[in-house]
Amino acid sequence: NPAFGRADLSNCEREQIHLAGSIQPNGALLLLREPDLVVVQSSANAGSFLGCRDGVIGASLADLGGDLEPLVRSHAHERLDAIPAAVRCRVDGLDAALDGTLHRPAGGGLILELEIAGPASDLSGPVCDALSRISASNSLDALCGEAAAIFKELAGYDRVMVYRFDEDGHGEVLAERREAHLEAYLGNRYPASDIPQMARRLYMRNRVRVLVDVAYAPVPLTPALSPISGAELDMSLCCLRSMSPIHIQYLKNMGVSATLVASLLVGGRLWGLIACHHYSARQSPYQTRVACELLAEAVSTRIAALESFAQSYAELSVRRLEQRMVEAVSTNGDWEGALFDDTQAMQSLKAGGIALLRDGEAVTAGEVPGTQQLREIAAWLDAQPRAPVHATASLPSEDPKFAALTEVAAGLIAAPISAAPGEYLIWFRPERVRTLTWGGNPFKAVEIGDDPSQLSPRQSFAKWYQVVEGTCDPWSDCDKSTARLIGESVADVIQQFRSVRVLIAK
Ligand code: BLA
Repeated sequence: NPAFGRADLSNCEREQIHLAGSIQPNGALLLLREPDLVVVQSSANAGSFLGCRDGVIGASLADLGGDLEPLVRSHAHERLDAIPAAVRCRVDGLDAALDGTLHRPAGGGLILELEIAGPASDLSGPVCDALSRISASNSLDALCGEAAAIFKELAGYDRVMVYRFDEDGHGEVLAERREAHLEAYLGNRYPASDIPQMARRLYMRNRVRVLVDVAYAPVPLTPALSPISGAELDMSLCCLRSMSPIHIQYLKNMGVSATLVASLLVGGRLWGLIACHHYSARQSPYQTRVACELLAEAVSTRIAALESFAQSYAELSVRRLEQRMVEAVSTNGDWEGALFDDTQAMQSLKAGGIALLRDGEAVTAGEVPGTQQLREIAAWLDAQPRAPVHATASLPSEDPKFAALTEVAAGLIAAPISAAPGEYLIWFRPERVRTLTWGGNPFKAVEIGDDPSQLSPRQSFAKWYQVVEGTCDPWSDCDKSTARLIGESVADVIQQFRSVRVLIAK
């Protein structure tokens, strides 16, 4: 894997961004040996930053004076490997109060990062207000809008975007608050390659990152390797970590000077980001970052709740449908009628048509392909790997022979209803030609100059429109689980119906 800062655009997916070996200059980093709390590695600016003429390497924390040493020692019994501790402290060499964060990196020792403390401000009022706005949001749109507004008020950046990742890792700006003179990015999409997998994994652990000034000169660590581990210092959780030069170039190309980005984690995966841009240098003090982390957590929790409400509602309607089918089995036997009678089964999946394929016959409702075509679709489904449901938003791209069907069946979701081949319940959605707005040409994430050193991340962020044909609206996770549940209900009902008939026959 390429070392930090050594990646080019052909291998930047694998850049070791946590081994940055340098920090941003708005603070100082100390690596402390335990248990004596002697500084064994530091950022090169640490001596001047802390007012120690002779440098800090070899000094013990107690030598720095103030209340630093006892404060750090009071946290030394904590794990600190995932959640850093905050130490607001003073040292003798410096007049200002310091905000310190303390954590244990993978290779051993304690990392202490020190910044000049932000102005003393009580954020509890705005944070409480924000929390109640978040929990009062009853739709994803409303929630994302609130989140953007809250971050704009609290962190004060020129632009705040709520950015969601789709299944393929591409991102879309769902909500935005910006200064009036800025161009809108709302609705823009950005390709997955703009944020490498390694970075995404890091952002699940380190939930808030700040870049103070794209024009900064990185301050190296000295010595370069941690004397404790003999290896490069793991800076995954460092708040001062230098950012990847490729990403810095990207932001410069975009005209952005400073950023604060918070992770949104839902159900254990990186659902999206709250990305704040500023068009001049901007520092966010520790207190603001902590508030942003807490609020991002609250937004994530609310997203999870809204998603599970949708899920429970869908489950409830499936249960009702099942009840009606079961009743029909015991009265007139026409459970298929119950399935197709009311439009629930179709509406719950926002489908244009639905087909039940069984015993070589097709019962349908709404707009569906013709009988022969349904047979071909069933044969194609039989050839797919067996799964609880099979969903595609683009049937023609799965097999070109279905290209003629896009008007009624650009996409489908199919649930097997028995172990026999050809037996499915299938929902169809018609084609919806969509124009996707990308924030720059997604097929040109990398621009190549005359020689490899002229590789650059995307230079143009001008809106780039892509017309997507032959697809339907994408199926959501909720759609898929609803289809699976209805499929299972139908399978059960078929079983019951069989046993009722056997009873009558006896
Ligand atoms: C990181 N790229 C990022 C981050 C974002 C983006 C949000 C996370 C930054 C952070 O958390 O602080 C992309 N930023 C965007 C997008 C918008 C935005 C899409 O504001 C839309 C408005 N970048 C490239 C290419 C590569 C690349 C081609 O464009 C190389 C494969 C790399 N992006 C890259 C790297 C990081 C990154 C290495 C990690 C930066 C770091 O944390 O050090």
